[in-house]
Amino acid sequence: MNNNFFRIMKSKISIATLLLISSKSMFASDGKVLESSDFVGITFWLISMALVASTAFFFLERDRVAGKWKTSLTVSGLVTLVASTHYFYMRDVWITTGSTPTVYRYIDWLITVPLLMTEFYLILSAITAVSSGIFWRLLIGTLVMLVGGYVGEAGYANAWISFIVGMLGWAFIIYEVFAGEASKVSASHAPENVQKAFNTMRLIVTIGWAIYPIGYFVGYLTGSDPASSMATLNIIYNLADVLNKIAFGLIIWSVAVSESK
Ligand SMILES: *C/C=C(C)/C=C/C=C(C)/C=C/C1=C(C)CCCC1(C)C
Repeated sequence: MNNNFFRIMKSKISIATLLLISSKSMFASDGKVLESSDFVGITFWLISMALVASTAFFFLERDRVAGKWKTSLTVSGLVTLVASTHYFYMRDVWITTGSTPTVYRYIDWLITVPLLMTEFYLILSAITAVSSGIFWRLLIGTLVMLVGGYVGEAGYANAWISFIVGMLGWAFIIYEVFAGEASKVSASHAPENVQKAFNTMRLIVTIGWAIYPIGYFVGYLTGSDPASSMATLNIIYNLADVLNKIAFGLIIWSVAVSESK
């Protein structure tokens, strides 16, 4: 059998798996269905579909790029795959209980945010030798940010103090990509296209990511009515994920394609 056959089979199997995951999750458990007036539930649904489509796209596009860029696209596809599965589950939790699926969201973030951080490391290692310190610092910043946020949202610690700890973790990440070693490697070694992608990615980490602490603030620190602030919180987090998971992956895809020519 030739390689082409295996390549085609491989893509077919990935797509089939995705379809299976999505069809299995079509029906809400417990017989409850998505009401057409449930705006939050509808955003969960829409975004889960966008994530499934993005996953298929990133995995298939892997064939088009040069070897050293393939891992970056695999990681983009893993981010949207992991997130889509969480979105199916979160949608069900929202529809059947009307409560905020905080735990699942944080499990999702705990997997996808380190993967997104790895992308900075990967695009730099595709062009030059880079120290693993970049990877570790970004990972530590991520963990401080997420653990801070989780203990606050889950009510294990004071909401304000947790918020501040989370903000410090995020600030540490921003420092690394704007003024730390990662930014220096990009400025001194990366070709123009890669630098442009790096710069857009760090803008997303600054502006796109700012949406989450704003959501936390609205949800927990303004003292507004819990039920309506939870609806707002979920809509804000859902929209943020489109930018920070799908658009982020597309930027990497576009530089990978242009650098592969
Ligand atoms: C795909 C999911 C992503 C990119 C999630 C990112 C989440 C954050 C940037 C969360 C940030 C937070 C702070 C900066 C302060 C504390 C509260 C958090 C955890 C919401």
